[in-house]
Amino acid sequence: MTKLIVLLIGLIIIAFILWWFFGKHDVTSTEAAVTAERQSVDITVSGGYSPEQVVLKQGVPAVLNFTRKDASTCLDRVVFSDFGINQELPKNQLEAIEIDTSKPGEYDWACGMDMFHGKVIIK
Ligand SMILES: [Cu+2]
Repeated sequence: MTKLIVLLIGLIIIAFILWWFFGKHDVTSTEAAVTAERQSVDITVSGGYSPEQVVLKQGVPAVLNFTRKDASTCLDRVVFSDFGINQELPKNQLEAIEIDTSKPGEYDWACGMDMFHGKVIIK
């Protein structure tokens, strides 16, 4: 009796394996809902950058909104060398800078003289 049960279980397992590898499977597939998703971070420029580190989600269009409150000309430009961005920051005026989030990594930004620094982390 035990042998018969073992044999039966063996046959069921073999049938399952055959079905698993050769049978037709219905795959439930759901398409991702694509919305006009965006991400943005406000950065205040005053004696440095606040925040000085920004984490962005990969693949979602991103905008960094810089507002310079500092009168010093040191911070009147912001440079993202990895993205080829060198943007003027007029005082008390919001400057939106679009960031390419297609590649994950860490990207530094700096003032025009490379004295103050910030970092974008895309992951
Ligand atoms: Cu500077």
